[in-house]
Amino acid sequence: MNKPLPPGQFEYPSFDRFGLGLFAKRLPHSPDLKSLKIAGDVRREMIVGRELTTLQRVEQVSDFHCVTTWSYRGLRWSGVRFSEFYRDVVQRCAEPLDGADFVVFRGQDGYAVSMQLKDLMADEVLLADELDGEPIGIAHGAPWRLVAPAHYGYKNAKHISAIEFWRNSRNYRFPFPYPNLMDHPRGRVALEERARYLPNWMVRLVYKALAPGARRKMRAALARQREAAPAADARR
Ligand SMILES: Nc1nc2c(c(=O)[nH]1)N[C@H]1C(S)=C(S)[C@@H](COP(=O)(O)O)O[C@H]1N2
Ligand SMILES: [Mo]
Repeated sequence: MNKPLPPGQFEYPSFDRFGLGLFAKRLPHSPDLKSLKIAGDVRREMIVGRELTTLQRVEQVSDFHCVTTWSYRGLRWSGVRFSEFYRDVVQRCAEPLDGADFVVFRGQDGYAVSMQLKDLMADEVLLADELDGEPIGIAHGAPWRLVAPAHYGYKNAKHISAIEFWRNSRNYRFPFPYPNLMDHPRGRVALEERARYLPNWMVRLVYKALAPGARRKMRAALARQREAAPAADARR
C-alpha cells in the first residue's frame, strides 16, 4: 500500500549517495567512531559513546524526500529514537539550558544543518546506524545519521560527529558558500518548506536541473574512494 508522494516530488528508482557538491569528496574520516560530542548552551559539554548503546534499538521503514524533488520509498533503518537519546542522555548528562531548542548537527565532512527540537521529538526521528540490516556505510551516513522522514533530505545529517543545543541561531550558518536561504528553519516535506523567501516553483526548477550533476559528482567520488580502499565499504 503506497502513500501518495508529497507535493512536488517524483519517485527515483535508486537510493544513491547524494548531497551538496562541496561534500562530494569529503567522505567521513572515521566511519567507525560512534561517539558524539554534545555541546552548545549546555551545562556540561561532553562526548557520549557507551551511553548510546544503552538505548532501546528500533527499526523503521520510511520514505526519503530530497529537496531537489527526488524521493525513494521504503528504506529500512535501525538505530535509536532521537527523543530517547535526548531524554536519557542529553538532558540527564549534558543538561541543556532553558530554551536551548535550536539544534545543530555537524558531520565529519564539515556539513552542518539546523533542526528545531520539537520536530526532533517525533517518534519517527532516529539516530540511525543501520540500513537494510547492515551498518550504514560511508555512502549513506556512517557512523550515525539522522532519519527525519517528515523533513527534507538535507535536514537528515549524515556522518554526525556533534550535536549542539543552542538558545539562538548565532553560532550557526548553512555551509559556506551555500546561501542561508537554502536552509529553511523547519524544512517540513508536507508543507513544502524547501527554502526561505523563494517561490517553490523556482526552487524546484533550479534544484531539479542541478540534481543530476550532484549525483554524478557524489558517485564518482565514492567510486574513487572504493578503488583506493576496496574492502572498506562494499554497500550499494
Ligand atoms: N554530512 C552530510 N549530510 C548530508 C549531506 C551531506 O552532503 N553531508 N547531504 C544531505 C542531502 S542534500 C541529502 S538529499 C541526503 C542524502 O542522503 P544519501 O546520501 O544517503 O542519499 O543527505 C543529507 N545529509
Ligand atoms: Mo538533498
